[in-house]
Amino acid sequence: MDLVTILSNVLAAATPLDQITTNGLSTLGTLTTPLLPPFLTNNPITDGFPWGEHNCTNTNPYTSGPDTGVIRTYDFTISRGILSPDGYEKEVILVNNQFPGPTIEAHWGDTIEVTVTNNITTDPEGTTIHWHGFLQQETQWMDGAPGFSQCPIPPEKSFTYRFHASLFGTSWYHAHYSAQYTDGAVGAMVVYGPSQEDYDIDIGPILLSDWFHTDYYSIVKTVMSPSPLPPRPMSDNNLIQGKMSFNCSTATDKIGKCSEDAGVAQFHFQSGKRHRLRLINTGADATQQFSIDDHSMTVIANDFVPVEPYDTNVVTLAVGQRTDVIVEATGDSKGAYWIRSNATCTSSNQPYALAALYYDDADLTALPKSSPWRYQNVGCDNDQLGQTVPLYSIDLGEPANTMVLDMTAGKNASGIWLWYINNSSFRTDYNEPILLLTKDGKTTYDDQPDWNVFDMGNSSSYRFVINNHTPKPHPMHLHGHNMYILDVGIGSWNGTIIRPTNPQRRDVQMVPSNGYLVVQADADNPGSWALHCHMVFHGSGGLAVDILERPAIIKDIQIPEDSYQLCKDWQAFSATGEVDQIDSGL
Ligand SMILES: *[C@@H]1O[C@H](CO)[C@@H](O)[C@H](O)[C@H]1NC(C)=O
Ligand SMILES: *[C@@H]1O[C@H](CO)[C@@H](O)[C@H](O)[C@H]1NC(C)=O
Ligand SMILES: *[C@@H]1O[C@H](CO)[C@@H](O)[C@H](O)[C@H]1NC(C)=O
Ligand SMILES: *[C@@H]1O[C@H](CO)[C@@H](O)[C@H](O)[C@H]1NC(C)=O
Ligand SMILES: *[C@@H]1O[C@H](CO)[C@@H](O)[C@H](O)[C@H]1NC(C)=O
Ligand SMILES: *[C@@H]1O[C@H](CO)[C@@H](O)[C@H](O)[C@H]1NC(C)=O
Ligand SMILES: *[C@@H]1O[C@H](CO)[C@@H](O)[C@H](O)[C@H]1NC(C)=O
Ligand SMILES: *[C@@H]1O[C@H](CO)[C@@H](O)[C@H](O)[C@H]1NC(C)=O
Ligand SMILES: *[C@@H]1O[C@H](CO)[C@@H](O)[C@H](O)[C@H]1NC(C)=O
Ligand SMILES: [Cu+2]
Repeated sequence: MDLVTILSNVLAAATPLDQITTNGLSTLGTLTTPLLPPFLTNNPITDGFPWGEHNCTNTNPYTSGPDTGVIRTYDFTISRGILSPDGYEKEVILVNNQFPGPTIEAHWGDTIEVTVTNNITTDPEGTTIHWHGFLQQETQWMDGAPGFSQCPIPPEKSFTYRFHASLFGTSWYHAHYSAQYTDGAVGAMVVYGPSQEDYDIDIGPILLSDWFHTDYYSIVKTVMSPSPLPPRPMSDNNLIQGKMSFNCSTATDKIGKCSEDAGVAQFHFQSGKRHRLRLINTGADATQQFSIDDHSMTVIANDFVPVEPYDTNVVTLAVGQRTDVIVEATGDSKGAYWIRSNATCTSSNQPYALAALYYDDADLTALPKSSPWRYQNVGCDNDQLGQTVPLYSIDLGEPANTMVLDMTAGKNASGIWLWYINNSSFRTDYNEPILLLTKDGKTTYDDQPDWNVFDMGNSSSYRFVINNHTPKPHPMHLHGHNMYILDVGIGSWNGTIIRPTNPQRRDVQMVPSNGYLVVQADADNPGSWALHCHMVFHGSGGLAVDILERPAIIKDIQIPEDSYQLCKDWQAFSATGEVDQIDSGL
């Protein structure tokens, strides 16, 4: 299919869909999006660097980051709505009627406070928001994972999340209630901090996501129904900044209204300047391969971890991962180039996302004519661990505890395909967050095998050897930590550790199909932390465990009354019989 032909048709159309129709109240992906900075209009400190002398190499952010004392306040309302991000009308679930949701901005060391109100009142359902990659040290109940650290927020109720921005860089938030975020409840988070590389212009977050025209609940229902073969939900399109056009005659489902005039996201480069792009895979299932025609990129951070800069023409991001790059505008001042993101490692009706990049003097009414970098198939793997060297070096200690996790897939006795870790498929109980239960004295979870609780006891660190016996790669995400990534590969681990004096750290790492991933974490954060596959329908099918870290210390932490009140509210709501948990709950 010739995308450029479709897009030419869009341009020829007299009235492309307006931004409200495609993206609601979001201005992302338009040339009027404000650049970052100037930013933080509510910032009392308008010049200088509030993080002071702290930089990428002199501060261990896990133990000694700054505290500015500044609070960044946001109000989020989660509501149903109707949008046509790619021209195909869909029922969505949005934050503040924006897709993507509002960008949260803070400085390194600030406190972020977000009051989330659940306005999903028609076909009511719960919600929670997870602040991906934030450590939640000393605020373990603010992580947003239902059944782990909180009860869901019922319709018409609010919950205020308040947590420290102890790491800096680029991340995102998303609903963590079943696969709800697939319907649009996602947004970027930018924590300004020091940079090892200078740049002139912060283009800000660039959200990459596969896109389904069917609502999430219907997809989960299909995934969780008996079927002879493993279900493979097929995305309909691939989006950059929540935008892409669509060839309506290829729609697999003809129910919705469809227009071919949605258009693509637009970006602006200044000739000769260095631009920072904050790439985020906010999708459900697909790995993204991001590139810019005729431009190479310098990687400066993976997830929240600044790395020794390296150059590449393509960045691979599994679901949940972020990569910050610097791109020098070496093109012609009249130039226009395609930005591309290819969805891979999953099934997609239309995996090729495009956005238009215009230089200062480019003709904004014409589409780029540039050609892609030529790639066969870059595959699903993240960059070689030998290449990704954290700037702040940390020596890997010996683990206090090593555990083998066997990952498999299979049909249960009802004919439903589930994912298993050590023969156990995860399922949460929204009413019983394990953090609160542990705080209140529960000491064993042997009576709840579906909760997949891995009690780490008093271990000061732990290592997981994850053996993937499935023919699918899985982006594994650990809450509450940056994992040390020791080794990754095909087959089984032979004991090699890549750069033990300073292994790569990040919060999501891909385990290859029929391969292994070895990770380690310091048990410096007592809590109930999800370790799960971030492909959202694998999560639905139970590919998750609960890492219960330092339960003896959890007993002594003070959990605010709000968390208990939320559970009372949720219990009252669930007593009405309206909670229909058809999947693991994650
Ligand atoms: C849209 O898809 C149809 C069916 O595959 C195809 O015949 C048509 O050429 C496509 N339109 C464009 C503009 O590519
Ligand atoms: C960080 O600060 C230290 C002084 O504390 C300085 O020696 C070092 O060069 C700085 N590093 C960077 C990357 O700016
Ligand atoms: C709550 O949701 C309804 C749609 O169900 C919408 O009309 C209303 O504007 C939403 N309220 C807010 C504050 O966003
Ligand atoms: C993305 O897909 C296009 C085909 O549309 C291809 O030409 C290009 O090489 C691909 N890029 C990467 C990085 O795989
Ligand atoms: C998982 O199973 C393996 C055996 O395949 C065993 O070595 C390991 O200890 C088990 N892990 C846990 C956490 O029970
Ligand atoms: C199979 O899994 C589904 C989804 O978790 C569950 O509802 C069903 O009870 C399971 N079947 C059996 C026989 O355990
Ligand atoms: C999982 O179950 C299979 C078959 O019952 C058994 O062979 C295997 O040892 C079990 N694995 C673990 C890790 O318990
Ligand atoms: C963990 O440490 C606590 C003291 O903090 C002690 O009471 C408890 O017995 C220890 N647990 C284990 C399993 O060693
Ligand atoms: C272990 O595996 C690595 C690849 O991860 C390989 O380079 C190395 O040669 C292997 N070592 C041994 C002793 O087999
Ligand atoms: Cu997975």
